[in-house]
Amino acid sequence: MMLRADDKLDIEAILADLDQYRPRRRGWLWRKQGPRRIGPFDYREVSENLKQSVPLMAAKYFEDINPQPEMVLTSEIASGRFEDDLRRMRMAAWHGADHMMVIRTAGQSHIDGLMEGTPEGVGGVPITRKQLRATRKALDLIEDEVGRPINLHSYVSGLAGPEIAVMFVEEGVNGAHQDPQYNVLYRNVNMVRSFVDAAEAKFLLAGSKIAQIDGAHNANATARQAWKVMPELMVQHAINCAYSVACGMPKELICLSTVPPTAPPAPALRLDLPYAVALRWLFEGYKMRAQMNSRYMESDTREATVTHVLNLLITRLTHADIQSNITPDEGRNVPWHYNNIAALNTVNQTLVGMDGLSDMVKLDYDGELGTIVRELVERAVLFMEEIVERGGYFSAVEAGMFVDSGLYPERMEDGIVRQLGGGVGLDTTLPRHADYLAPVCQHFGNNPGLPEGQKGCDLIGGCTICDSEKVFYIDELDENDRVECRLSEFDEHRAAGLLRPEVEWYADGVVTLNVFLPAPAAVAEYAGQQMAKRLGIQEPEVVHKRVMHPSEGTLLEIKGVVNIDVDPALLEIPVKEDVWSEDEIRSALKETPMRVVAATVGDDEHSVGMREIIDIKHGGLEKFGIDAHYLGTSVPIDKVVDAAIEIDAQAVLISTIITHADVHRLNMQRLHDLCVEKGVRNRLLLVGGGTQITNDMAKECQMDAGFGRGTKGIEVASFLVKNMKQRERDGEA
Ligand code: Z97
Repeated sequence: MMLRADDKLDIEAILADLDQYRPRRRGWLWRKQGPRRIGPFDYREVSENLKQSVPLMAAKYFEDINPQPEMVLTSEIASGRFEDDLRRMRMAAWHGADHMMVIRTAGQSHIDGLMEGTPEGVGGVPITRKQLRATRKALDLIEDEVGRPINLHSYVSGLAGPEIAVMFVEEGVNGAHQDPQYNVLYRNVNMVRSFVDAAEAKFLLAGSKIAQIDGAHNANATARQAWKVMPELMVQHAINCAYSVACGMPKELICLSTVPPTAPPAPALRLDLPYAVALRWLFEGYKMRAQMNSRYMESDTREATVTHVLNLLITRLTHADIQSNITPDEGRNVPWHYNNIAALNTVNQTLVGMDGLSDMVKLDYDGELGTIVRELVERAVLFMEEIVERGGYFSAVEAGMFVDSGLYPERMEDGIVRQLGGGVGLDTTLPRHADYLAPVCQHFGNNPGLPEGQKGCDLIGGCTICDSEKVFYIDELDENDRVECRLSEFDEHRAAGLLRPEVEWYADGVVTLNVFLPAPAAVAEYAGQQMAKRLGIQEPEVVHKRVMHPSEGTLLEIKGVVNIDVDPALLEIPVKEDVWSEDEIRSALKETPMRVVAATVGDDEHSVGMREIIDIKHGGLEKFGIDAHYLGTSVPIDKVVDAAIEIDAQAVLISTIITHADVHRLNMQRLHDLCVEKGVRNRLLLVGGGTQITNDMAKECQMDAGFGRGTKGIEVASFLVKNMKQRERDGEA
């Protein structure tokens, strides 16, 4: 199977024969260093170009280049339906993501066993083999399409952590969150159980070179005042790093999950930058996974984007190996397709825009920055010392040392408290028996019953990790709540090729409406909802409101559902005139320069429209190198023709805005007639313009083309140059 840019992803084909699918590789892949010369520029911090992609909008001014930052870029994609996520992943890959993070909408870790076939709908997407397989299979195709390996990522947490880790290895998952402190603090898993499970899970991840991300950022997201938790964040990183290394994980697979803790209106950079520097200093040799701040994200996507950009400035100044991106709409809903893309565009634009910045701007470690960095590290070391004094990590958690809102050593006594003798899975860990034997090849610690020199799974002729044929594939168990049923609901819709709006799931019908109302927020919200209803939008809900002034007005973004289908086959889509690019026009004009005369004709004093088409400022004909002679307003037609003959122009542009008594038609017809009379019609292109002019109308009046309201200079330039070239060719023939 191969993907073609013109075809949609065939979800049914992805789902077919999933039991036969085997992942093509295991482990994490980093980006490869790319060429330094891309289009007209030299870059310093870029990776290989993509084979196919959608560049930034402004790329059209720069030879359509799409430079890719040097680091791996994440997109968090989990709408709740994996079949819909696959299409979103494809879009994300075309916008530069090579790390697809599947975070469920409800905690997998609340489910105490491995889910092989649990359906969607109960509360998010649980990690099932089917979901992973379909996703990895689709990503194989997508990575071939864009020409860059894509890492699939999910989460190893809860009581089923080690089993999930085994499944991740079997299914070719490339990255995973794993941190025993996460289970303890946020899922109340018993501390001993969480650390025992983590040892097994980490050993498995390391064995297949799966990159690991820790969970320190969760303290940032949970803390009441996130900037005060910085010393603790470093302690959490340290505990997970040291534990991972002890479990056999090499440093280059251990990624610290770092988030700039604050956001404006806090003086964010003064707080966040020293923290970022301190981390990179303290944890040299480990990988940095920088994430955008979501702690202070509200419903304003613009505000979230600015915070994201500030976060990226820190990434550029301090370095990251993975740049993780949530979405600017995370603060208002489960992210929508196009907001994943918006976040990726923000990252690419910002990182590429700051390419090589550190070669010009240096951090001043001798000043305030160095002082704060040292102070943060000192606080973290003191924190660690107190843990040791208290008798270790378990006692520290029992004493509520974590996620306390004080800036350590200050304490607010509001930390999360867990008991060694409590939590989910209490008393489920036992000492390993003397003749215990695990018939697997990857198992943490010793395997006491094993004969010398043998792998555990030699005894059974290989385990699921070394022999993929032994993996048992289980389909979804629920008869009704399963992907095939969800897809079949829209079978006819899909087959008929109908189009319905979508933001999350196929044909969910969701649209947004932007409305400004000159009213206070409380009134505007209800008025806006009523307007949306009257427009036929169902279930209207205000997802964002921003006060412009307490009484003068409020901006609303309203979401709602419109179950409207359009059949594209029945649309009458006008054939678009092919407009040449600036470069094409310029190079054609270099070969054959062009002169035109232009005027507003008759008794018409309107000049602005024609000037806009001619002048360089707004991209008029001059911009491309066309020599335009503007004769002014109220110019008689014969004057225009005389001028064209005198300067040996190749085209005449006339504009008429006034249309009473059909004067616009008469002027165009008269221009043609006069040119015929004077024997110059064949060598002049005649173009009519004005708010009421259409191409058809101009042609009826024997002109070569007509341009109406909204015409841009480049459209006229493209027409002129194309036709001039055609005439040249006709002349030669
Ligand atoms: C991120 N935006 O990218 P469950 N283990 C660890 C975690 O941090 C998490 C889970 C498991 C964030 C993603 C926060 N992290 C969200 C170390 C979640 C998830 O699905 O809730 O059982 O576990 O890091």
